Parts: sequence; C-alpha cells; structure tokens
Amino acid sequence: MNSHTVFNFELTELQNPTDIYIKRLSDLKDYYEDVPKELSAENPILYMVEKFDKNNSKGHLIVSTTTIYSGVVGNEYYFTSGHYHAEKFSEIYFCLSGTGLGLLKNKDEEEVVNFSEGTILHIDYEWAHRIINVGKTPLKFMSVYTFDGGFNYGRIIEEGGFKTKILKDNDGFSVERR
Ligand code: S6P
Ligand code: ZN
Repeated sequence: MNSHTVFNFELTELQNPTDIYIKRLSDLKDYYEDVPKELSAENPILYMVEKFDKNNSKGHLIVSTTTIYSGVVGNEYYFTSGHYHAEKFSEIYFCLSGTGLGLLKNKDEEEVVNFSEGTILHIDYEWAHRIINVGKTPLKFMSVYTFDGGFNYGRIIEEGGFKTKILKDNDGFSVERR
C-alpha cells in the first residue's frame, strides 16, 4: 500500500514515485546567457524530478523531490527553469542536501535567499521560483504544492526572464543583476 507514506528521511527518497523526469541542457538552453558548443553537444542532465501525484485532481497535494546536479553552463550554475503558479496557491520547499540559492521574482522585483540543507522556504503564490545549485555536490529538495496551483512558465519569459544571474566566482558565486 503506497497511499500514505511517501518519503523516507533516512534514504532521503520519495517512495513509489508516480512520475520521474529529467531536464537536459537542450531543454533549458534559452535560459542561459552563454551555452558553449561542446557542452551543448554533450547535453548534460541538469536536474531530475520525482513526483508523488497520487490523484492528479483538484484539492490534492503533490509531493516531489528535485535533484539539481553540480555544474555550470558558461559561467552560470545549474538551475531549475523556474515558474509562476497559474493560480493563487503557495508552495513549500525543504532543502534535503546540498548548497544553493533560491531566486524569487514578482514582476520586476527579484530576491535571492540562501537555500541549503535544512532550509525550509515558503513560496508565496505571487512569486516565481527557481533554485540554483552553487555547491560541488547535488542539491536535493522536496516540494509540497497543490494540484490546483498549476504552472505558468511563459510569464517569466514574457517579463524578459530572471534579471538576476548566479555566476561561478573562483570557488564560490557572485550575484549579478542584468
Ligand atoms: C512545482 C515545484 C517543483 C518544480 C521542480 C522543477 O510547483 O516548484 O516540483 O516543478 O523543482 O522546477 P521547474 O521550474 O523546472 O518546474
Ligand atoms: Zn512551484
């Protein structure tokens, strides 16, 4: 029976995911400022999402984990696409391992917050959200969100994308605003 227990903290694994998908560089190439040709040919996996979406219908909560691998595209650390929710429903992110940042955007306003192992991030429904792995190990987080919230990826693009760039800087990172 897998209706109720969905996560094992010792293994930091979602139990019996109903869906698993990966995102490669080719899926996100338009989000990066500079995509080196060699890396483009290699087309690395940037992140993997595992979902427990038992009912896939109104009123239900979805639990998922996202694992962002460690690496850079040009000078930019690997990140998730980022999205607004289509409807007014918020979300919780819980960082399980790794070192990263959360980038939040509400129209022209953008905020960067620390998002590393142990951080719980409450994402208000008005804010688009992207996670960036700035560490040397995979960054893994759990998200809990409503089916009803839906996704809106297009609005970030319509607004000209995230203006904040998280760049590799020696062993750390720098935050630049375009
Ligand atoms: C869903 C939630 C996450 C992301 C996942 C991948 O509301 O925020 O499960 O879907 O981290 O990110 P993205 O931006 O590619 O959907
Ligand atoms: Zn979301």
